[in-house]
Amino acid sequence: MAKSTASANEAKTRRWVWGLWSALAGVVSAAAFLAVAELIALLVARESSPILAVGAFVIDIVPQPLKEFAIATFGSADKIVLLGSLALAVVIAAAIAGILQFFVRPFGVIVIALAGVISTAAIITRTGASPLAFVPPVVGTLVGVLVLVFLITRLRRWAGAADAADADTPAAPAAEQRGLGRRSFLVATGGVGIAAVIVGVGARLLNATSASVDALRRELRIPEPRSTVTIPDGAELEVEGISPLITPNADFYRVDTALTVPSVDPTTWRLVIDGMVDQRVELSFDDLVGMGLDEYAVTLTCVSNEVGGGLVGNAIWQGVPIRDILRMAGPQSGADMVLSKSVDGYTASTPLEALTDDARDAIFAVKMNGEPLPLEHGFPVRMVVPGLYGYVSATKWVTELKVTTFEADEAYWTPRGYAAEAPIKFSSRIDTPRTGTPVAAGTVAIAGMAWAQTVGIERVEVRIDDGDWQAATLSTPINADTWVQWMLEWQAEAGTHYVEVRAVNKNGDTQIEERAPIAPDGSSGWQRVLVTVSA
Ligand SMILES: Nc1nc2c(c(=O)[nH]1)N[C@H]1C(S)=C(S)[C@@H](COP(=O)(O)O)O[C@H]1N2
Ligand SMILES: [Mo]
Repeated sequence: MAKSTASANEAKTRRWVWGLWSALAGVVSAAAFLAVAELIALLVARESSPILAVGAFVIDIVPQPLKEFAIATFGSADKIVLLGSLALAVVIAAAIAGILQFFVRPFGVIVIALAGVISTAAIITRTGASPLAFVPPVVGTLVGVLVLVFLITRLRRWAGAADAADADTPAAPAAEQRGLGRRSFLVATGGVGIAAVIVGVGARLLNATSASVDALRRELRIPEPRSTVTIPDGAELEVEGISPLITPNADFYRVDTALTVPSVDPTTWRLVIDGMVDQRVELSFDDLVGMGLDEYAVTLTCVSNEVGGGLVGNAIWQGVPIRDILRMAGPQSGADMVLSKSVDGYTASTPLEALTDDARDAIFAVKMNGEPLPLEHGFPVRMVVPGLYGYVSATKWVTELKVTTFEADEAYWTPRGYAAEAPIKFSSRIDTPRTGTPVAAGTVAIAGMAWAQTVGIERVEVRIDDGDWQAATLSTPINADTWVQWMLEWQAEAGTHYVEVRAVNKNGDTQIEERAPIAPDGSSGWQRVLVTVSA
């Protein structure tokens, strides 16, 4: 009798022990959930931090008297108290999830999934949530569930081995199994836990710095420009499916080598001009914009843009000519290149001549389509140089220009298979109709964009199947540095047809027909799409 009471007691303690371990597994799963959500938030939607979104949601729904009580009681620490209580609630719920998953599968998974649904709802219903705001909490939830299942499976294996070792089976192998089971659970839990803390804290800190730069950006006062761009009549064609003449910032393509968006504080930002110059120049943001801003419309293009691709966009920039600042420094003879440097370590090699030429509006830009540069487009200052691919000219988060030579210095992409000098190859693109989207027989507008920065587009020609090249109607260009829209009405007959486009620039050159890959200095070729016309 005495023996069975003892083992009943032992079994009870044992349940407690498994309960504690499973609670720990639950907490680690929640940590993994939050850490992954923070990391993804950093990459796709910075406002999507689950803890902060749920906190903000709680603030919104808490009744006014309770809010006043909290402020009266905790003063300015009220937010910290709120986040602390929220963290405590998360730890308790996570521990419960772990225990449930161990004793009554799959209720732990259900608890985590529920937390996922709540935080996703809190995030996507916040004003100003981006379309991708749901991604961080959803991916976080999936990871949290996977970690929970993974850890609890290990814990159960360990528990099973422990039970077997206690039973009257040959002791040695069962005890060994128990040891292995324990180790595998502890290593997995410890490993995931440590990784979650490092990733989560790191991502949160980065998220917080960019949030504070976001606030500085919103408060930044930039003087009005002295001149503005006039969009001529007829600059925009009315065709369904054509790209807008001015690309909205939110849709503007983005290419960066940095894993996360650099956070640059405009109040401490400095621009240095050095190298082969008579006099080193250093400017603050106020010095720069104090020189007077002008407005420029320029179409940027990436060397990685395939024929027909989307790595091209047009914006109205406000900035200061780079030549004015280079003149203050006085480039020395013998220099032929300017190596621009960014806070993220990125560098670009631009021919000195392209930056000093009076005929080319190379600028330090501070505004893009009427607002301070978005963080991801180089806030607070970037370069924009008409006619050169972005990688050799459009340095974002720029802080230094080193006047040098192509002989002496090399930019980021040069040892990576791209040319040191890269003027944009002029090109044309079909926006509509698209391969895979059938159109009805009858009158169909074929339309798209064409660009030949610094030179201008003279003509765009379209060929259907093996017919003659026909001249398309062009929109009125803003200037030679921006793309134009083109369109051609086509009496489409049922069946499948090839539609092909090519441009002629104002020098009379025809777009290169021969296909070239993007490396080393940009793609070439005529875009051809297969269009299905239904009867
Ligand atoms: N600091 C920095 N600047 C950069 C890059 C980069 O990776 N880092 N990419 C360049 C490339 S390849 C292009 S095409 C343009 C793209 O500018 P956008 O991202 O504003 O469209 O920025 C250029 N400036
Ligand atoms: Mo690029």
